[in-house]
Amino acid sequence: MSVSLLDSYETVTLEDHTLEREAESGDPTGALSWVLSSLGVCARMISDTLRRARLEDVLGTAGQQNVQGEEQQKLDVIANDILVQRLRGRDGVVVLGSEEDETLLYADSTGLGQERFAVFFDPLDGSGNLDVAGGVGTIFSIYRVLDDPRDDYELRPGREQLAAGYFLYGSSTLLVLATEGDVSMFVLDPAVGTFTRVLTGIRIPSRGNVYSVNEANLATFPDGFKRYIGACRASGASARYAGAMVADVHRVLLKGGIFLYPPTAKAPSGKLRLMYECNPMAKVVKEAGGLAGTGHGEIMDVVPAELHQRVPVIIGSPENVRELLAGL
Ligand code: FBP
Repeated sequence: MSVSLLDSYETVTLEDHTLEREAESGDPTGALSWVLSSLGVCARMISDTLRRARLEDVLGTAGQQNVQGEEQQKLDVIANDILVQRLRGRDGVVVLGSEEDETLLYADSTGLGQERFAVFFDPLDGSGNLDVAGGVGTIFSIYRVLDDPRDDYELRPGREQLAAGYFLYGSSTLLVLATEGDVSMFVLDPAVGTFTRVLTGIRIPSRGNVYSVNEANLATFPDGFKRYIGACRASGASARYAGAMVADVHRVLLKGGIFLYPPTAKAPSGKLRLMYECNPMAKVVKEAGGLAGTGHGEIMDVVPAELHQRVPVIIGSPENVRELLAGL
C-alpha cells in the first residue's frame, strides 16, 4: 500500500473551513472568516500565556472586582485585553460585549464589504480553575449587525447568532465552532501554529450516562431538579463536574449526558450569563442535535434585557434533557 506524503499535508485549517462554509452559504466576502481568524490568534496568545502563567507569575487575583462583583484574576484581565484590543481593530467588528466590561464597547469600522458584526465573549470561563491548572476556556458568540449601531446596539436573541463556540485550554488547545448546520472541532497544532480541523458534522449522543451539576447547591434547587438528580444517582449515572462550563459542556457534547446550572437560593435566575456563556453553548449543542433550555423555554429564544443577564441552564443530549423537563 503506497502512502502519499501529500495526505499528511491536506489538513483543513480554521480559515479553510470558515471560507468554505461562507462560500457554501453564498457569502463570498470572507468577512466572518476574518473575525474568526482574529479569535484564533487571540486564543493562541491566551493559550501561550496560560501555559507560562506560573513561570511568569501571572496567577492570582488582580486586586479588583468585575461588574458581577467577582474577584478578577490577573489572567481574566490579560485575556480580556488581548480580545478587546485585537477584535476592536478588526475590520467588520463594530460591537463588543465582554464578561469583564460593564457596558458594550463600540469600534469604528466601516465593515468588510459592508458586513458588520457584534462579538460577545467570556475571556476566561472557569477562571476559578486557573491557580490549580484545571480546564478553562474562552467562549464567543457572533451576530451580524444590520444597521450602523453608532452607540446604541440592541441585544438580539441567541437564535440570531451567526456563529458561536469555545476554545478549551486543556491537555490540548482546541476550538469547537458552530455555524449554521455544522459543529466542527479544531486542535491547535503548536508545530504549525494553526487550528487544524479534526472533526466535522459533530452529533451529540442521543443519551449519555453522565450528569454534571454542582450538587453542593442541591438543597436550594427547585424540586423537579432534586428529583431528577436523585433519579440519576439511583440509575448509577456518573457525576462529573469540572467547575468550568466550557469543560463540562464539552464532555457532554462528545460523550452525551446533561449539564445543569439550576436556579438556587443564592442565584434565583441561575448563575451563568446569557449573552456570552449560555447562548453560545446552546448554539453549539443545538447544532449538534442536542437541547438547551432554561426550564421555561429555549435558551436561544430568551429576548435579552441586559448584557450580563443570567438564566438557568439545562443543556445536553435530547433524551436526558427531555427526561428532566418532563419532571419539572
Ligand atoms: P466564570 O469563571 O467565567 O465567571 O464562569 C462561571 C463558572 O465558573 C462556570 O464556568 C462554571 O460552570 C460555574 O461558574 C461554576 O460555578 P459554581 O462554582 O457555583 O459551581
